[in-house]
Amino acid sequence: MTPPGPLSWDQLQALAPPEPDRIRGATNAQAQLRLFCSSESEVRVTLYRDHHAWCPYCQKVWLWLEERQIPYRIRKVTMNCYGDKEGWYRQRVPSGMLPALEIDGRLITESDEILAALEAAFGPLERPLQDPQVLALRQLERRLFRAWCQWLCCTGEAGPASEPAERHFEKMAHLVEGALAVHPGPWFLERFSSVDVIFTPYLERMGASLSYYKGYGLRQRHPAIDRWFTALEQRPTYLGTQSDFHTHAHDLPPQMGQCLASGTQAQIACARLIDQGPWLPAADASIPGPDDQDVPLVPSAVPVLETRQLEPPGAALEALARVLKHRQTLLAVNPHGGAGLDQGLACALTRLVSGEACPPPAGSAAGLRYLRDRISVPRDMSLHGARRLRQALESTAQLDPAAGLPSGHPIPTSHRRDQDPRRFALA
Ligand SMILES: N[C@@H](CCC(=O)N[C@@H](CS)C(=O)NCC(=O)O)C(=O)O
Repeated sequence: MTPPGPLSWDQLQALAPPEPDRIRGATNAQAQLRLFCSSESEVRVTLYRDHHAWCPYCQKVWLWLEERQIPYRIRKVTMNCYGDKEGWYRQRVPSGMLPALEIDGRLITESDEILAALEAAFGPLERPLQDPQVLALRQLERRLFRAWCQWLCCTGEAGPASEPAERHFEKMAHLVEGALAVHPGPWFLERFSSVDVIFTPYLERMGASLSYYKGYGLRQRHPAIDRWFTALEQRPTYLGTQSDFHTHAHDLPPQMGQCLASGTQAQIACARLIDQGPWLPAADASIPGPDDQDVPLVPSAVPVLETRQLEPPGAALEALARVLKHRQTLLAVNPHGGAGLDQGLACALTRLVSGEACPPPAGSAAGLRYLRDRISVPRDMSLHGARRLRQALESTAQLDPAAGLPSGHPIPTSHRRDQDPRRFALA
């Protein structure tokens, strides 16, 4: 029997959900204006942040604004490693550094200064940034950050007593656990506060990068940090800003200079899972119903734990809508765009929404895998949408008779100009 062909573009379009309310709905990376319950005339703040929704210092300010529900505009700027910086931004901020924030016409750079200005204008998030307990926790965050950089990026010894870098990081992570143990709840203070916001970007990047480059499970090794992440994953504000292991693993090296893989068996297994999947429990033979959603993503022995959040309904359809929105640009920027890729993509999307295997045209696997490796979270879609899409692209690529051929376009490590946002922004 001949396998079924792909759904038509019209049929796929008919399945795609409408664009969600970016302005008043849940936190999301695509919004250019956030109003919550206010009107546009009340907006006093503009946040300048990166197109990729990747910059950790931007995430800190972004999350703070979302938590406090301050109405704001967003203007997106290109980070150097993805493409050329916009001239209008350089005129405003000659260094080109992100984030920047305009409040009542006053421009502020440096994320800590920005949070201080926001706090002065709108009041603290639970506790003032200058509170002695908050200050001590902010210092602890920087100590953990330095220990992580040392282990991830530098050879040799770290820490004041020249402890091996891993041991020094462990010590700092235990101090963080001690700080989390002070209060009975999951947070650093009695309730969610600016301290949690400040820890979020780098704990997220640490979890991803240490799993990929060191085979080290931050959440598995540090239960209080796991509990903190699990509570964070119940906040829609965080979920809108949350990235995933694949995005961080490949966006960190150009930012950090280098990330050193340890080469242990555990590390190689983690990196393979993050890069090659499976990203879903039992491949994607069918779209899971509520009963089979809580199967672990990967065998528990491998320290890849990106989330404990169960897949919310609609992840596959979210991915479908995002691909359809940018279909023409995605095909145009794909270096393998010629080889029946449009139909190959229709096959992958058919698999995404129906679970049906749909063999793509011969030679399209390279283009499908090129796209698979360039889904960026949360810029393009949620973590769960990305898992569904990566799995559908890969399962479809495997049905191409030429699937085994190397793609010839590995993800670059010294820059990410393969992710230049310009054409997507224009589209
Ligand atoms: N100390 C600054 C650091 C900001 C920073 O390092 N920003 C990076 C992005 S993560 C940046 O804008 N780099 C220039 C670029 O990538 O274009 C802050 O806290 O705001």
